Amino acid sequence: MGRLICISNRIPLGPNPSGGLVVALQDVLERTGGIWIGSAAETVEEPAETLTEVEGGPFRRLSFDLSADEKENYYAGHSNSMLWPLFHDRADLIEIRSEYYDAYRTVNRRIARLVATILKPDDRIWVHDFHLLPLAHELRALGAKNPVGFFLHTPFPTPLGLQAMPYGAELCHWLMEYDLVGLQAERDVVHAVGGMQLLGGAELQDDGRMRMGALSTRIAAFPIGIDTDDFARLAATQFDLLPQGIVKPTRQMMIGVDRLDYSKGLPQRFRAFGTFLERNEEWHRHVSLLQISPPTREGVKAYDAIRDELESLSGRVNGRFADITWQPIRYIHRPIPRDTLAGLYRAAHVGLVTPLMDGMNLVAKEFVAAQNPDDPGVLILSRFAGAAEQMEAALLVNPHDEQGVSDTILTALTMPRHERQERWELLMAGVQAQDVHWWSEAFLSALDGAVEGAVDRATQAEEPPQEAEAPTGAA
Ligand code: GDG
Repeated sequence: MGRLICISNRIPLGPNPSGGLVVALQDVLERTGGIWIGSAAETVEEPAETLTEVEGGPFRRLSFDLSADEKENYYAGHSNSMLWPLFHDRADLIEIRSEYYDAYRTVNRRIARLVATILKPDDRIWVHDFHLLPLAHELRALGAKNPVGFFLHTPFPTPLGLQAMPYGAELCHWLMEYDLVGLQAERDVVHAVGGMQLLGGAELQDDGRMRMGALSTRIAAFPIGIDTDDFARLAATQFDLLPQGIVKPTRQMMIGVDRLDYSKGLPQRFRAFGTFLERNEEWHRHVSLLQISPPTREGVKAYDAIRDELESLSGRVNGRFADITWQPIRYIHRPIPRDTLAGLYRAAHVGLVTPLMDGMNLVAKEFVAAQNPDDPGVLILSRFAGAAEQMEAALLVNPHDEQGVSDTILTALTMPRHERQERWELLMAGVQAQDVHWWSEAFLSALDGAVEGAVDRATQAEEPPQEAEAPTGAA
């Protein structure tokens, strides 16, 4: 079997929040002598036309350079200020700028050139996430015929949402150049198929593949999982090591763990908890919310705004309800070590996972994996997380309905042990069956299958796709 080449914006380095992905792919990377390619940690003045070896680590890693301008326009700009909000149903936040688009295309073109220099004919390529949507298109333009799969970690926008992008049709075309497009949830598949039909003029064939002219691809859902057994073991060990005072016999703890991102529904969550306290005075001093929200994408305007909003909201709820022995919300705006996090999930009675839109949401799965089977906590989960499709035994909520969330908090806090156990067993069975190992194997075997079902790339090379025009002017 040929090598697996993974390409993502960032190379996984050391301990990091997306550790599950590395664990899942480590085996196959080691087995095939595979390589992970991602951007270098530091920007440079003049990006090199070569990849650089990154020392250490269990598998081979190579980095590509970015200039400071590219970091600004390709990463902070096009990826985080344009695609991220668009894909999270926040078209009101998107910034459309031609310099963002130009940098995005330039960087993707360069990455393709660099990858082409090391590519062997039997390599399989797995491209990750929205930073690299055009990569297969660029690789094909250079003549690469290798199997190329793409996995989108975010939701896929609705066909209508996609029209907020000046080059939605072009995006559909980029996707057609992959052999397999993996999405998180079935809802995303419906959106992608609809968008590609409406904007890209693609057709859905009887065999389930999409076709656009000579191009053909398969689009399917591969809900990402976690390293469940490992996380469960970690939580059981770490629970005993938590500092004294975290678990109080007379107080229940609710936990939220989310990067400080506007997609995670944090202000709505704080307001819903405020509503709960307002309506349920008997719970004062008997429940607290521990919210861990490490900073992310600092310097992007919308992120600075959410930080200010959250600080003021937590202050308001605490100011109104706290007393000298009780603080309703403990809001921590820095990362917590993964081990401690696992123990904290287990100590919590309720996991509050209420994003307004989320590709999957691994926190929901970590919370379940971390529970004590004899006395498990309750998961409150937003319907707008991709995870909701698999986790129907959670208490599913609409995060926009603050009174509804407040009622559900009461249901969770008062749920009898037998119901908690029944729900947890169902949830844990799913989180265990579809863990991160299942996910990577399912994707890679579907990639092999998709390549067999695809038309010969040699015939496609004779019909080069039309480039759509770059957007002009700023919105
Ligand atoms: C994207 C998609 C999709 C959080 N705070 C700390 C910390 N974390 C860890 C969590 C979890 C991870 O970060 C967050 O994963 P999520 O899935 O919840 O969300 P995103 O970061 O938005 O990830 C998402 C995911 O990609 C995978 O495809 O599920 O929908 O948006 O593992 O535990 N980890 C540590 N300290 C923290 O303070 N150590």
